[in-house]
Amino acid sequence: MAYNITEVPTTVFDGQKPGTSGLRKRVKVFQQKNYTENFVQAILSAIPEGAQNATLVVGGDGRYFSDEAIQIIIRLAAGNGVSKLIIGQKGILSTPAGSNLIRKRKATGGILLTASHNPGGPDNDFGIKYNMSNGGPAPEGITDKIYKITTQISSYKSADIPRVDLSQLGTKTFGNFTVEIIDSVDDYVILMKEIYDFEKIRKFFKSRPSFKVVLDSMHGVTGPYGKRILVDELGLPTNSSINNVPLADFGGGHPDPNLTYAHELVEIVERDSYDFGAASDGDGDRNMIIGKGAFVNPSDSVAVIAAYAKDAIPYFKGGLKGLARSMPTSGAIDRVAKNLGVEVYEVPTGWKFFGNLMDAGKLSVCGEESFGTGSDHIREKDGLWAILSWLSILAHANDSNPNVGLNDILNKHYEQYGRNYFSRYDYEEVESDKANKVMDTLTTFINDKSNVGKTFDGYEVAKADNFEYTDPIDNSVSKNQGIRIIFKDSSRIIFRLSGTGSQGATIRLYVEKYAAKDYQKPTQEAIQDLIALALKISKLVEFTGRKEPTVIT
Ligand code: G16
Repeated sequence: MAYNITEVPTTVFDGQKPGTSGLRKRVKVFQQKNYTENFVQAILSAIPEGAQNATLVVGGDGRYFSDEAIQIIIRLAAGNGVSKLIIGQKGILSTPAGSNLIRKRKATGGILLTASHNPGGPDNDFGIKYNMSNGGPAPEGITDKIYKITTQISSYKSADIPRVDLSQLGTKTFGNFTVEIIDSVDDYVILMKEIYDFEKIRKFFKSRPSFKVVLDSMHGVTGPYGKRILVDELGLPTNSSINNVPLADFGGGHPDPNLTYAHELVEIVERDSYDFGAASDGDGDRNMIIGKGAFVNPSDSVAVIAAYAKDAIPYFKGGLKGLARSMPTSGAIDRVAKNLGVEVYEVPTGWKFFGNLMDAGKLSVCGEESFGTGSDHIREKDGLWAILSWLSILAHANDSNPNVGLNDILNKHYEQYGRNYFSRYDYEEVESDKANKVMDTLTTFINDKSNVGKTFDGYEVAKADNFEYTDPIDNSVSKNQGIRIIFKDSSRIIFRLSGTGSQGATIRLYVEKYAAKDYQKPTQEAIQDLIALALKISKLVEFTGRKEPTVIT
């Protein structure tokens, strides 16, 4: 069936600037006439290889407005000469599964529909981002180009293709344009089976029948993936996978796997004595790992995974090419890198910064404090990958210690490397001018060079700056990536404004303190003096009126 293409006049919408990972706004903003069309047209016009004859992967976390957005993408893709769209059934593709598909099918790129961990539903958030042919989020050069186009757009090209039923698997052809609806889960499961020794994990579960596992998918996209892997492949009981039906509004919850928003999981794990509990976010790229009496801080998680990777995960049996973390993430992984004799890279917040290093063969395992962990198997962080990594580590450690649990793994790690106590305080939805006052105060502090060498509440300032990154592969420079105050004992205070919120400003305060021996303290006790100092220097309470953060991790 052929179709007609119309050039539809439109006008510019302000504020279509992609943040840390795509454009995230309230659903009602995306629902405005031509708003989504403008942004999709800007993406199509910014594709480095050109939209003409492109193959694009499309899917997302199934949140409210996904179906509408996909129909718009279908019409505009055909209108712009794209030759093929590969779409996850019912529009469902976890972000890692999308990244995998782009790579596996050698697609030109992908359009992923998610606002990640932000709540969904008619009154909450929607999001759109573009991923490149390597499967990774578009770098700043491309997102800047997309933004520029949105500021100049006067029309978009749309084809009169009828609504496509996204629930029907198979291929539909419209003239030169094809839409292929595929199973959302199959290819991802194949990839995981290539990376991990499923048989070894199965044997571990058999040898420890009392070892209890639960994955809370928080009604995000991970449900069908997690259920397939844990229950169908690894033989765990069906109640090992909870909240596993993706819902357009995530059941009214906030699909962010941290101790605050994943409280249902935390309660179940403590009440029913689960050895291993995990949660993932709306689009399945974030993870949290806990157990009864155990919490794996994400900065520690990536360090431990890196330390065990070669021995516990078949994909890494040849060794690691390099490690990396985002700047605010603790230096725990740096210590592992030193021990392994591999390079460790410090990049700005945002998974997109890892891609170049991976493509250049310099990076195997990386992570962020924001519950993101992953490797060069794809170009996105990967929640289930982290969960399978930890299960593989437990299975491996179980060979020598048949009662091993999460705390044993963590304590052994701290014993060897010391502990980088780390915590993040989030102040969400602060009025922008108040947040700016905090950041201005901090900027004044770092610009006053006389502060270096001065001692504040027992901490001597060694360095104070706004983090700037030069990509070692393409030499692109990213400035203003977070204010750092680094002390002589290697403790750090970091402030950033989040780039993923959709309302007001979110101030993130990160603190880190290293202890070579004294690793058994509760984190908040270990870092409380640094938090007090950070609040004093930034005058955060004075400017924002917030006495407590919204979330502590
Ligand atoms: C995105 C990025 C991550 C980043 C996180 C937090 O994650 O992919 O790399 O660490 O945002 O960013 P911010 O501190 O600017 O809010 P996600 O899971 O939201 O796509």
